[in-house]
Amino acid sequence: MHIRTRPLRRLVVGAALGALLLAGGGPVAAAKPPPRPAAGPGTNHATDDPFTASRTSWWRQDRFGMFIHFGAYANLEGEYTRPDGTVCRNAEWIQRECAIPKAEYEKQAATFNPSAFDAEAIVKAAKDAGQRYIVITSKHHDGYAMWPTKQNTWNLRDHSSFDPHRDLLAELKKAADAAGIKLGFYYSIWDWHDPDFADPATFPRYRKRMYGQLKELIDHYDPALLWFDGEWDADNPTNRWSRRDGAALQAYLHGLKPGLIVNNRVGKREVVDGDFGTPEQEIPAEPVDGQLWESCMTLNDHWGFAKYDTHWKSPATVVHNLLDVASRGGNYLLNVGPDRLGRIPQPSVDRLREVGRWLGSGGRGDAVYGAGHTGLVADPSWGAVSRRDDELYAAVTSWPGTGGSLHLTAKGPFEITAARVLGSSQRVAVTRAGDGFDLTPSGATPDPLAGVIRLTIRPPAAAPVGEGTGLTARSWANDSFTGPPAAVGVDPTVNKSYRFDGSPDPTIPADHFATRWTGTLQPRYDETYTLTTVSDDTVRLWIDGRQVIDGSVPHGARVDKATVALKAGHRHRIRIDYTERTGEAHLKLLWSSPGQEQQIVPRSQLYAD
Ligand code: FHN
Repeated sequence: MHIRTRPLRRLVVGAALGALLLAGGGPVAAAKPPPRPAAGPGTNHATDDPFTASRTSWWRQDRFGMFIHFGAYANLEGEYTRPDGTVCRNAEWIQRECAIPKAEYEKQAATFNPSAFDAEAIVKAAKDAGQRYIVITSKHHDGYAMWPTKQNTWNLRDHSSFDPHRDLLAELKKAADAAGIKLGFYYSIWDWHDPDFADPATFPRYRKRMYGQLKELIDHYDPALLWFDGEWDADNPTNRWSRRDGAALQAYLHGLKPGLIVNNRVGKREVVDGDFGTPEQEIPAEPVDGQLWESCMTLNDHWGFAKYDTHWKSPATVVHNLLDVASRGGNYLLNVGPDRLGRIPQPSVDRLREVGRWLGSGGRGDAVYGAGHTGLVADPSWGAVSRRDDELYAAVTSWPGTGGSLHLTAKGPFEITAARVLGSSQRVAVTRAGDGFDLTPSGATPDPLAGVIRLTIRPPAAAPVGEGTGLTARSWANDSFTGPPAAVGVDPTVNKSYRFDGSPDPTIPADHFATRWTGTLQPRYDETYTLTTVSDDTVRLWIDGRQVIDGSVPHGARVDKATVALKAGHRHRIRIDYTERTGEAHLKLLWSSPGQEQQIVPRSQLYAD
């Protein structure tokens, strides 16, 4: 909280307030800090650290979700025969890629009747797969809403052959709640059907309807998560969605539901957009800097149903992907595309069930659920290693031959005190070897998909949790640190998303301001730390008087990193100079180390001057 330092006005207000309090004769209550504005100067839209917040806890624990692409396009089953007799193939993009005239697409949608959609069966398929949350398309690019929206008649209730007494999303919500599965909705910003979408003059009318639909989804189905898509610039129809639109929508949604989780496609897929990044059909090679992330993938080669696509991923591929994702601190959102009647294809169900068998046997799920990245070891060639409290899970996708061993390269100081092959009684010899350990199992892999060796470790020695209260923050109503600061206070963390309208203090305009944080930073481990800034427009970082990050050339949202050897419990001097010129404004300070997962540097480890 910043305390304003305008002597005259402050003294006068203070005196008046003091007189009022004393006049009552009762105890003088400490004046409560002014409520944080919801927009405008003085607003910080960052309300928590997604890496550690209770709001995102279920998502970070669950790790594995089911994506469902289902809409009017499924009615065509991935194939369209053109008037000239040629056959065009696509799934959820079929209207556009096969140039189906709007009237014809509407005509086929009128016959859409997913009468066999069985929410309980779908939720069971997810649970049997070990998928702990579901994200279903509420509206894809074709603009067809899968719920009875009041914003138009282009939806499953008003434009289909489906039972008008049924509400497919309500059925899924009920089944998911009953099964303890979180439900989220995919929503495409890009809308091929709405006549107001493409023209800048009418786009505000579309945007109003879009806000109306999103409010319907939140009010009627209480989703845990909104998965936006179709935010990118497109020229036909032109997509007018801007960064300002994304910032405004994110603020609007969190006003409607503060606990909501939103992906980065609410904006423009930048590190400052939403709560998590969304790599698609790929897995990042290492943990992502500055933001949570979730890899989404198809189970075959199509998101929507395509009757001819039998190119299914094997259960082994899915398990190996899941283990890679978890070991790098990410989530895995794996897709199914129900057919025209609403049924998940049996080959999908069969493969997912095998994945669930693997996760549910021998305690192997502990390598995924609630597990995450560890910097204590290098990524091995024979599989992946995730960490969950004081246990490492060596997931082995290439099990050694008889007598063979697996080498684990250590990148931090830890001991292995026990080792066990999950789901097997075989022994595992652990020996110090070179730059780490050799693990030598006595038998064959316990499971053809992958074996998991649980290593109980003695982690690096940690200094006690600090007693810090944050860093001294001085802010100026100029971007050159000129003259006396306009606001001085203590910021508990450096976690600022001012976006386009916010600033450090109500007296400081949203553009051309600066903040200098000073104090000390107290690590808990004797380790080489990675200090990460997420900044827009400029940032400079000093540790113990040495500049370690120079982001002084104005830039858009960007990650900068520095590695610094720090001493457990020692209070290292820190200074951060941050400026905002115009446009968006963000500044976050995160850290990680072999013993510390990535997070916003917590208040307890920061000390004011
Ligand atoms: O165009 C869409 C596509 O149809 C699908 O929904 C994927 C899933 O994330 N997202 C877009 C492509 O990036």
